[in-house]
Amino acid sequence: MLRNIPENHPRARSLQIRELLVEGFRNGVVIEEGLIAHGRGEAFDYLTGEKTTEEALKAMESAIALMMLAERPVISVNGNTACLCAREIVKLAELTKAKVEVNLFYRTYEREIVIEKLLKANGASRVYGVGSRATATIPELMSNRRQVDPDGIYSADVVLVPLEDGDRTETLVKMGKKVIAIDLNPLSRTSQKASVTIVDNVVRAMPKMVELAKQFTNLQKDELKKLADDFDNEKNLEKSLQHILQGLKSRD
Ligand code: PTJ
Repeated sequence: MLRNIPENHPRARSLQIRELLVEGFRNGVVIEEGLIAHGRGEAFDYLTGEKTTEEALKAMESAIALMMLAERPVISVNGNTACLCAREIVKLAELTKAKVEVNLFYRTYEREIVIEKLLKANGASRVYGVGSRATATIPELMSNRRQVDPDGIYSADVVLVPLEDGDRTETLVKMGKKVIAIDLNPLSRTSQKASVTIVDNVVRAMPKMVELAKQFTNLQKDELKKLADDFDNEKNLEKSLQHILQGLKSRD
């Protein structure tokens, strides 16, 4: 049961998101550690001004172009993302012809099933990576995330990984895949290792990416290629960091 947050509370949106996550935890979608991870994200969101920056938008454009150009794009879904953006995950998958795969750090079969149900309730026709379907192993990776679907993440050429831990991003890149991360912390290993990092809150980034995917369906292949190629992740991350620093300085 979601607690009632007064609409005129100065931090209403942030409190509503917390309530969603707490409910997701009670329903078995989110793990305890997911609540802690969200707290870290909130701190960076606060420092970024709780708005989508120009840099994040540029990264999203490149990311959507990459997904649309990909032959086997996959959206990797964990507990927090499923809880906060199930509908947008499914919509984005439809628009970019991506597969949706459940891939959990704190993996249990029960959570995989609950998340699969949530995605299906939001319109997903097929969910990859659940239970015995995750028969492939990502080499060199020690976490539970290493078990993946051979027809999903394992054979993907582009993988979108919202709220990720750094070692898998690094390994997927080593496997020759393009990795798109959504992470509010521009300094995290995930952010640093991904091919494209969107420094934004998933609750803002995912709906915006759906919007962009709708717009980009009219673009030609060479226009998409230009958007995908004209992007430098290192420079973009540096600008995201500068954005935080400038925001802090301007409070002097
Ligand atoms: O559902 P599971 O079992 O796969 O577990 C998911 C978590 C998130 C618990 C797991 O992947 C984890 O421990 O992640 P980390 O290593 O804590 O990293 C989470 C990253 O996501 C941090 O860099 C946070 O700043 C960032 N983050 C947290 N909330 C958001 C976010 N980034 C974007 N939007 C958010 N809402």
